Amino acid sequence: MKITDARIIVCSPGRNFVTLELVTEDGITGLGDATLNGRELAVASYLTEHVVPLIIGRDARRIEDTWHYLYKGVYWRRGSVTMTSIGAVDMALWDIAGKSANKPIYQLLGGASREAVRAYCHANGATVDETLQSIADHQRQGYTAIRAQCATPGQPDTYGIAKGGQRYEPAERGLPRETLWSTEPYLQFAPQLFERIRREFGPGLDLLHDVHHRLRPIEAARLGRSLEPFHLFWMEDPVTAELQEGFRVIRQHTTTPVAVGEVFDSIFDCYRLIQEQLIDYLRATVLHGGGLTPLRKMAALAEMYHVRTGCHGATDLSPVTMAAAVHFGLSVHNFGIQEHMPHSEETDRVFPHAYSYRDGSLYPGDEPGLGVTIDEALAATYPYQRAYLPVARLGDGTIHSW
Ligand code: CS2
Ligand code: MG
Repeated sequence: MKITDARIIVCSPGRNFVTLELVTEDGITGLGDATLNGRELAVASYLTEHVVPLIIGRDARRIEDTWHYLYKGVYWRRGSVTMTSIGAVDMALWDIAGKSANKPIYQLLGGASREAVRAYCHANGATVDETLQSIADHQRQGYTAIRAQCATPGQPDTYGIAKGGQRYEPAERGLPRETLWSTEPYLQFAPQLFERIRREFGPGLDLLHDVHHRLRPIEAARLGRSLEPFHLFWMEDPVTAELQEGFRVIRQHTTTPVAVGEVFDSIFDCYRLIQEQLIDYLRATVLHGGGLTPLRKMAALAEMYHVRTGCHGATDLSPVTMAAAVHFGLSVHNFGIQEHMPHSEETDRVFPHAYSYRDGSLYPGDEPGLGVTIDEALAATYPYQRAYLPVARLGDGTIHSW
């Protein structure tokens, strides 16, 4: 089953997405998400200039071989642009495999290990009261696991806070916005926030929190310890993900569970963290982790060490990646939870999909393959618009991790 055509579709229905469409000689199409937030056109060009010429004429059924061909064949291995491109091809090939077998992809991955893919949502607010309100609203929508973020008093640009009642969407059109970050007020405020949340909502609700790579190891250890009375489901990205030794410092001081991985692009980012039992949840996602093929291997290693999955699921991953994550989460034994940040209506109209949300969980639907299509005519009405994630500075002007 030869690949005869490959197209890259760049569109911006509310935010930018890059999509790879592969076509086989018998007319089956497969979709892969290729979106790398803030660097979209680099991946589009990598695919167009360097990957498409390599995959035309290849057998679409050789998923494992194609993955290694693109990974080992590049010589300059890894890096987010390369791995996002390989992830897009891998996703599209699995989509084709599902369609040609007339089965949803989870049926090719060993079948369902559970009835549903439990999801967590985002509750955020400019004040504690707003955050409490947002948690209550999401509970009414059926969520039993909720990520809570709140602006630190005096820091309106704190990560994760939506502006003026809009949905939270970190990338903004135009050049990057500069935000202010101050660690000490945050470290004092976070336990107060979770103390209020537990008081209002009791012990039953699963609570998550994203630190977004902002702390030094000993600061993260202090945060984890100060949050222990509120028994979080996880503390996410407490230190920068590349500082693996930092996780050892955190572990020496606190039992608050740790999640990391949304910026990981291979098993080499996480095997030590897993084998040394320094993390509890692996948040690598299908796209930026290089596709379903390597993500299943990461999950298999994690399973041996009782580390569970928790795929990144922000809106900068298109519905194609979200579908892949739902199929993956339904099938993999050591699934933990799936992030669910619903896409805008514009995005959902451009990418009609079979997966759905109901009562705190996601379901893949019965369509063969990933179960996502792209309305190309509609996509063409939303041309690419340059957008960047913000950057952060400390009060004295020093650049900090955003
Ligand atoms: C975040 C993301 O969803 C998350 O946990 O960390 O919102 C992240 O900021 C964006 O995906 C960056 O592109
Ligand atoms: Mg995160």
